[in-house]
Amino acid sequence: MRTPARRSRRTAAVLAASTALLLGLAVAPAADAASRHQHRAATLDDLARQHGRYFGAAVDNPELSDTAYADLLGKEFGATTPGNGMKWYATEPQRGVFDFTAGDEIVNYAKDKGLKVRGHTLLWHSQLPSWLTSGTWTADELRSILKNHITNVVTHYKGKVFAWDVANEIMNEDGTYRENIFYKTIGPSYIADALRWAHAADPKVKLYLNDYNVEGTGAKSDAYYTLIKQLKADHVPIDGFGMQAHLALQYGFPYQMQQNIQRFADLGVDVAITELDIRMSLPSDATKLAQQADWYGQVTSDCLAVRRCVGITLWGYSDRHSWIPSVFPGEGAALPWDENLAHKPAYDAIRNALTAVGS
Ligand code: G2I
Repeated sequence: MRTPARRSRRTAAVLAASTALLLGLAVAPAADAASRHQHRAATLDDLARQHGRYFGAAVDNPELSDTAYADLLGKEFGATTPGNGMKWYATEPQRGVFDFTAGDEIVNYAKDKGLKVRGHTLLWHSQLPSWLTSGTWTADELRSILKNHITNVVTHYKGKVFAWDVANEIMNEDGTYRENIFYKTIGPSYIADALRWAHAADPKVKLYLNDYNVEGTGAKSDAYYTLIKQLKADHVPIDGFGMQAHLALQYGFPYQMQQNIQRFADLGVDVAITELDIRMSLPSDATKLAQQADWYGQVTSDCLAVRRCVGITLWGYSDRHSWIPSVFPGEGAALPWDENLAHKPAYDAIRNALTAVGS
């Protein structure tokens, strides 16, 4: 499909090239670049790059053998996050025995396609190996296990991932600390220590805290605001706050999302939208898809409105592969591409937000 805008860009490039020829100007490289650009429409990542941001999509290892899916992901996006491959159960299945097979597979795919990689995640209460959850540990033992895990995983992926979700989902909805194994055994100091150990292993990688239900203002995002402010005051290496953004039409759009992103940026950290999807109760219909599109556009605009909102990652990009139907029966249709990899209204809404004048 050639839109009028693309046609006029093409005409302009042809005119520029022929004018240059007539004038005998040595502008061949620019003309070449312009004509190369004519061969495909700008992708979401191309458009995001014009704002100095990235547009990514997570991928889980089994999805790589869906060639059509993996190829489109590689073309449309500029970043990826392994859906499971770098989690503790995968990387340290036995104590002190590391297995980077799944994570490396994603890193190699990303390298082949020219995508950068967000590391996810060094510590989480979920998907821990059973040797860890079934053991009884003193605070010192668990601290040493955590340090060893972080040091090994971050060292292995040094230079291969540009950011790490160091600690994932460490707060409750009411803003108290989640009583995960680390909190219960070590106390809240595990968070600053995890960041310090990650920094020691790779001083260049960007270190994030990451959670859901923190996109808008409220008790949970307030808790992160207070924590990150304190970590900064204590000179703990923290570079970013990840807002997962697993949204659902029935719960309403996050309250004051742009202001919320801004207040974290004002603390001196980057913000990333790390796991965006917007689910609905099934079946989908035109009204729900229009509302979903509106929300995708709004999240994109809210990120673009804040200089330090560095990028957006979708949690998968198509309804063909999504975690939602198995976790929320009767819900789904959460991504901007449908099961046949065709664009939904949400895709156009994201494009529109990325190309809006003044965005
Ligand atoms: O739950 C959605 C995301 C919430 N934020 C953190 C993310 O890490 C999380 O990702 C999801 C993965 O997309 C799922 O693929 O985390 C789930 C686990 O909580 C992942 O699901 C699990 C299945 O429940 C397991 O049955 C399966 O063995 O993936 C495993 C590996 O394929």
